[in-house]
This record gives sequence, structure tokens and C-alpha cells, in this order.
Amino acid sequence: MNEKQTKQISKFLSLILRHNPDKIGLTLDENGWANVNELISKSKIRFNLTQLEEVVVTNNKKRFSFNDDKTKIRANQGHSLKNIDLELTALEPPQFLYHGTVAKFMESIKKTGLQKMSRQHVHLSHERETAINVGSRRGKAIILSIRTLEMYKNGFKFYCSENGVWLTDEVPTEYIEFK
Ligand code: HQG
Repeated sequence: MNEKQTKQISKFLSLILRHNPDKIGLTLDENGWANVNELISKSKIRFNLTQLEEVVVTNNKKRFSFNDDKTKIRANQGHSLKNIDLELTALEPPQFLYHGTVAKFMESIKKTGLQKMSRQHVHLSHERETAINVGSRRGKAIILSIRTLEMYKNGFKFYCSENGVWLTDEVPTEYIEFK
């Protein structure tokens, strides 16, 4: 497949596996898994198992995973669906993690901290570069450094998804370095 085809399938998978499985009459289990055969047969765009494997393996952000015998597939993070338990283990984060955003959100972030908005978690990254890319989706990126180890010591929980995105429920303003 060419890049355009894999991207089209990846976008479709993000929509179905993170946000709206109902759109094609698919049901995810409580851990976010979809049955692979059912996904392929109900999908509006045509692809087979080999092509699905190619999308999972080549995806630049490792957005999706198969279970061991490849009968099930799920998104690694980014869900807006409620009540999906990704079975992540709480971990001690590094001293700082980064969040990329844009100027138009700053007034609100200064008031209420980082909130999960429509997703299940606030997304943070270990690399500054990643945060720049995330922020740049919306315009000129502003990078916030978060004192995550201090948050952790004060009882906040942190998780790291299968594809290396750090997740937490919220970041109160006092832990954000506004420079
Ligand atoms: C902002 C993509 C106002 C927040 C990316 C962000 C990432 C607030 C937006 C992943 C706020 C939410 C997640 C507050 C946060 N007031 N705005 N209190 N708190 N915000 O898309 O982090 O390609 O849900 O700064 O690469 O941008 O989908 O989160 O701008 O990994 O795999 O509200 O999505 O990955 O936007 O991106 P999002 P995000 P995928």
C-alpha cells in the first residue's frame, strides 16, 4: 500500500477504535478491544488482515495494537469513549514532562490547569520535540513544562501507554511552569 492508503485506514481506525465504534455497528469490550474479523467485515473501507497488520506495524505513532494471536485490535490511547480500561499500570514519572498547546487556550489553562477535555486523559510527552509536534497541529506551539515528579509525590497518578504517551487525569496550574 502507499502512504495515502495506510493513512486513510489509520484515520478510520482512530475514529472507530477511539471515538465511534457504533458508526459501523461494532462493539468494543471493556478494555477497548475489537474483534479483527468483525472490524474487517463491517468496515466501510476495504482492507484485509495483511493490510491491517501493515498499518499497525508502520504507524508513525504506534497508535494500535493486536492481542497475541491477532484476533483482537485496539487503540493504545486517545479515546474519547468513556469507560474504556486500558489496564495501564501507574508509574513514577520523570521529573518533568511536556505538553504542547497553542496561545488561544492559555488563558483558560492558567485558570483551570490542563484538563482532559474530550479525551480520557491529559496527554504529556517525555520529549520536548513530541510536544512541539502535538501543539503544531493547531498553530504555533507553546510548550509547557510540568513538574510531574512533584505531582506524583503529592498523590497524582501517571500512566504510560503502549506507545509511550504519558497520561494523567489533570494538571493543576501550580505544577505548570508558565514562562
Ligand atoms: C487544550 C494526538 C483550554 C490542550 C496528539 C489541547 C496527542 C485546554 C486541547 C494526542 C485546557 C485538547 C492528544 C483548558 C487542555 N482550557 N484548553 N483547561 N486543558 N487544553 O487533542 O494533547 O494523532 O484532546 O492543550 O499527537 O492536543 O490523535 O489533546 O490543545 O498525542 O494519535 O485542549 O492527540 O495524537 O486537545 O493531543 P486534544 P492534545 P493522535
